[in-house]
Amino acid sequence: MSGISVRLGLATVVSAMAMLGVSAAATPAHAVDEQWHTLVLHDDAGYEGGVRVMYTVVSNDAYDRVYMPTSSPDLGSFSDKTSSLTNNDWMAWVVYDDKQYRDRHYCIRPGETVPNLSSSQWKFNDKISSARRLDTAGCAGYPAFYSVG
Ligand SMILES: [Ca+2]
Repeated sequence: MSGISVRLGLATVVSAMAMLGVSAAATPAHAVDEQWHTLVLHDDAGYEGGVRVMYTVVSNDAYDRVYMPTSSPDLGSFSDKTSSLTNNDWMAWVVYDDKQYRDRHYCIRPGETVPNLSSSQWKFNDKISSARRLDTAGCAGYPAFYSVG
């Protein structure tokens, strides 16, 4: 993980702030000042290759950025690429085969990780096209990658 850097241009930051209606001076409630406390998607198995981290930058005072875990109804250029993933968030996430949180899906709880989505139990390699953050740490009501207990 330590080898991964995240680069965001100013335009990205500004558009993210505008989208959320956040001014540069404001510190939004529930913002998480830790970029890795969210869902991390990798385009190769074993946490290798390109990375898509599920967050939005909600403020940036030039010294410190604030990152908020953020659902995405359309992963865009990262759609149909994910081969491994880790949930570093405090909440569960659901990943979907199709955009707009549709089609086949699996839930991943905080602290869980899937090293290879092509595994026969899921057959979900290069499928994920949207990802939604839940308001709970549990996966009640959703099929999960792993059973509990
Ligand atoms: Ca897909």
